[in-house]
Amino acid sequence: MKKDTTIFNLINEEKKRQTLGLELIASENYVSEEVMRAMGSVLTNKYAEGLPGKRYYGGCEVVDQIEQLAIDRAKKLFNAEWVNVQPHSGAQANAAVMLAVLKPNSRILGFDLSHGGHLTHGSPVNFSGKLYQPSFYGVEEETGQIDFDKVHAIALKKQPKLIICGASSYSRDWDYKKLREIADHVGALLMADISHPAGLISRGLLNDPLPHCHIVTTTTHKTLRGPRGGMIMLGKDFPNPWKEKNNKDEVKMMSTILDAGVFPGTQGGPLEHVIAAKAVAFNEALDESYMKYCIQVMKNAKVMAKCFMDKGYKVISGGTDNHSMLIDLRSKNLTGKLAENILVRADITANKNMVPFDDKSPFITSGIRLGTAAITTRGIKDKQIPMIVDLMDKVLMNPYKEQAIQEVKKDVNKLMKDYPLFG
Ligand code: DSN
Repeated sequence: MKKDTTIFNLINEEKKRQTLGLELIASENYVSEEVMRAMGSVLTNKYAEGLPGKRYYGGCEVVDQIEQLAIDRAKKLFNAEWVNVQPHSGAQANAAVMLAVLKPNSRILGFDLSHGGHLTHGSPVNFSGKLYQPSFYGVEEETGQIDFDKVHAIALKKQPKLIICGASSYSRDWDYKKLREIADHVGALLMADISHPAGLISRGLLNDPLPHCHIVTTTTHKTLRGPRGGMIMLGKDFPNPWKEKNNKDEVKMMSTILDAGVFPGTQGGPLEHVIAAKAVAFNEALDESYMKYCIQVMKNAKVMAKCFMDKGYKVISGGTDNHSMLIDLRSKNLTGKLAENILVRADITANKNMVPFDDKSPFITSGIRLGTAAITTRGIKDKQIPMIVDLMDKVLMNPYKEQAIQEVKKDVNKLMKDYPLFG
């Protein structure tokens, strides 16, 4: 058969784009060559429905060992009691949890999508808003931060069965202890979706949800720097609020229903090639070099937020605790859509994003979301950040001047050549 040059030429084009560009999408990162090698391996040929040691197919002796290693490494990394590494994505992990612990039409309480939440936390266009009855909490207009007393009041009024915390675009840390008190007060389960800051949490740089939340889900490809995928974790032997009395083996009971929520509940065969890549990434994250990386990610983000504020941009909540920030562009007379377009023309990738209390649609938006996970992987340090913000500001302040945009593009390409994608 003829080689598929069309696809491989396109892959090379994408590699060039990633190599030469400045990647500031807060949910993206660059994986190592070993993570990619595991993903592109013969493991993609194997069916392995079930769990290690309990499969519905023969020939799983090797993938059993691989999946068990992924589980053990994830448990060590997050200090978790139990992990399922099979969810194909964060959305799949959340779907599996909800199928496992809720009945159709159950009430759920999540962080409002338009304030920084995620589709799978109850949005009406998503399964979570169609199959369950969602209500939402948001941020305060003044501070751009969540007021947990208000969350408590909403929970008391709405009486949800599941409270979801975690976000796609929230630059502040979460008070999981307080959220657990709220969940206990209303008899709800508490789930944290830590997809964005998972890597920073794993190294103890942000509050840890595992000692407080009944269930924790995450993606593996954002700050965690693994392959695209998801997982579900349990941290402690919590009593289930829906049961009369504490069952001694709560983790076993909960893990059994969560395993079933993944398979056969919402997925078929696990992607063992991706699970192997997750195992490789977890091993990398257990290394001291990853701790240094996480510290640098946060330092870079703090400096970036400050540089933007020094130039008169409004950063929601006045800064960041993690890897990301959300900039309200209204004071600069720009929309998120225009900002995204002109930055992309200068080989700077970021995404338009609604800001809290936005007066524009999700297709236009008033904001832009930025993150430092990917550029930090490339080796960029805080001392280069002011120059990067200068480049972005030059584009944003000259939205209709092609020459300025092309000058920045040249500078970006030159800069990124000093930070090779691999090694
Ligand atoms: N799409 C992801 C993000 O960009 O945050 C969340 O699913």
